[in-house]
This record gives sequence, structure tokens and C-alpha cells, in this order.
Amino acid sequence: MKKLKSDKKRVWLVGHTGLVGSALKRRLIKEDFHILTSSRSEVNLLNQHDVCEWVFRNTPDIVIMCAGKVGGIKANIESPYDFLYENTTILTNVINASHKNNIEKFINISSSCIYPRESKRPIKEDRIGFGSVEPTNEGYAYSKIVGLKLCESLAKQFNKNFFSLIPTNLYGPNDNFNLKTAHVPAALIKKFHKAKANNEKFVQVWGSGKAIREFLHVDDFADACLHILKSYTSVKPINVGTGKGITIKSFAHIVKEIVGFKGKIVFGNENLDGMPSKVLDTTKLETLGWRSRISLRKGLKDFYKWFEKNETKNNLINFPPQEPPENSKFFKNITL
Ligand code: GFB
Repeated sequence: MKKLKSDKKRVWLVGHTGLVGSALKRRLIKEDFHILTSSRSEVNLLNQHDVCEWVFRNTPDIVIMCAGKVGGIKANIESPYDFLYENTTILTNVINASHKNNIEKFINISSSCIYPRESKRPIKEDRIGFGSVEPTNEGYAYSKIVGLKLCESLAKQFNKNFFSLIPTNLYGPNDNFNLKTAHVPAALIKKFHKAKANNEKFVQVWGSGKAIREFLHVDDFADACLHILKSYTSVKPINVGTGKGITIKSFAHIVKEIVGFKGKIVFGNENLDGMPSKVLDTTKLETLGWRSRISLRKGLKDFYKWFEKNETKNNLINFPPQEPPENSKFFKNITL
């Protein structure tokens, strides 16, 4: 049975417990929206029928798609099929169900890994499809390209307001701290924290340290998302980032300082660098009147505070000891 509609726009936040979804929920609560969420037991996003029925019954006006299987570089190398299959399936299901149920606006949260590995930096939105993606995250990247192209083709063929945001690397509360699957900010916070607590002599940082990344606090991202939701009238993809890159080496030193670890950092070799440099051109977003407000240092300090507050509760610190560098194929040529 269809629910009665109130005056408030009904926003379905798909993936509301993850890093991005939970930040968007914190941000959307401050606005005049009726937020709809769906738990895994309520709707299995891998099941086309379930998704269609859920959208039909709950009648959202707007859908923000932030659900998906995510993971850092090693997780992507180890499970390309899982990333490709799961993300392609859920994106197809959610986008198609939203199309069939005539959703007014669909915001697809994509990823900067969809850009070609060799793109000129900073990377502009029109670079999509102009070269091969970074091989370490091919599965994830292609699924995200499919999501973006589905939105683009719905806009072209049916004049639908379906479009994609392309965020840079994000970090913040509710991030994943499992070292096998985490992204670099959460992984380094946890590694340095544990090394400090145990008086360890070194911390291993994957890769050569030369790779360049751009980091955006997820609360900033959520704010940008709201800004775009209210003011963006185009259906073309739009980058969301700071426009500023930093080497993993410098990033690791900042995290080390914030955590207060006094030992050394051990870097590996280039096998785990991934994309050599990933920095977005944010001109389009700036023209819309939005700029990042949370500096990297402030964001990381807050993130570490959040980690300290939650580590016991979430058992975040419980993880196996570090492998000796010489036992790993990624640490052949270590530099101290
Ligand atoms: O965060 P991360 O896995 O994302 O790695 P990507 C970024 C850089 O940090 C790489 C280095 O050069 C890593 O080698 N790094 C150093 C570490 N130490 C660590 C560590 O302990 N853990 C991790 N994870 N990295 C992901 C994609 O790539 O970016 C995903 O695989 C997604 O598909 C995401 O798009 C945003 O930027 O390399």
C-alpha cells in the first residue's frame, strides 16, 4: 500500500550506515527532508525484485546512492570480481528501480577511480573514458563507470534528472578500520595508534610513499552533496574534492604526528602505489559556490579523536601483529 505523502521531500539514503551514508544522514537531518533508510534485512540490494518493490512501497522523491562494496587497494587487488559484480548489480537494481518508479532526482555517488590512470592532473570531469583505468582497482572502477553511464543514458533517453558526483578519497567517522580492507587514512590512524600503545619501533606504510592522493573529510563531502542537491541544474558528472594533492609519505608523517607515534616509518616499493597521482579539478564545484572548509590537519585530528572514542566500543584496536617486512612481496626494497 502506498504511503501518504507529506510536504517534505522524501530522500532515500541508500547505504545509510557506511562512511558516506552516515555523514549524509548527519547532514540531511539538519534540513527539511524526510529521510528514508533501508536495512539489509528489509531490502537486499542484490535482488532486483526486492529493490523495485521497496521503491514502489516507500515512494521516495529523491534517491542518493551511496551503497556499495568498498575497500582499499589490497582488497581491490584481491577481489576484483566481488567489487565488479556486487557494485554493478546493486547500481543497476537501484538505478533501474528509481527510473521505473519515476523518481524526481537521483544522485549517484561515484568514485575518482573511474578516471584513466594517465589522466592529466588535476583531472577534469570530461576525462572519463579517455584511457585505461588503474589496474589495481579495475573491478570497482568499471562498476562505477556502469553506474555513471546508466545515469547519463537515462538523462539522454528519458530526460531524467539522474547524475553522478565524483568524490576524491574520503575519510571520517564510521570508516572501515579492518587493515586488510581499509583505505589509507583509517589504516594509518590505526597502525600508528597501535604502534604507539605497544611502544613499537616502526610502522609499515604500503607503497613507496610517492603516490599522490587528495583527501576530503566526509562531512565536507556531505555538505557539498547538499549544496549540489539544492543548486545543481545540470546532469553532467561533477567532481567533489579539495583540488589539493599530497604524497602518501607526507600524509603518513602528518598522521604519525597527530597520533603522537615516535618510531620510524617503513615504506615498501611501488607495487602497491596504485594510481601514481589522483587529484581532481574542482573548478566546476567552485563555480557553483562550494569549497572545502575542513583542512586536512583539522580533519585528521577530528578523525583521530573519533577513533579514540570509539576504539574500545568497536574493538577497533584488535588486529594481528605486523608482518615482518621481508616476508611480504610488497616489501622487497624497504627504505627506513
Ligand atoms: O587508500 P587506498 O587503498 O586507496 O591507498 P587508492 C592509497 C595509497 O595509500 C596507496 C597507500 O598508494 C597505498 O599503497 N597506503 C599506504 C595504504 N599504507 C596503506 C595502508 O596501510 N592501507 C591502504 N589501504 N593504503 C582506492 C581504490 O585506491 O581508492 C578503490 O582501490 C577506491 O577502488 C578508493 O576508489 C577511493 O586511492 O589507491
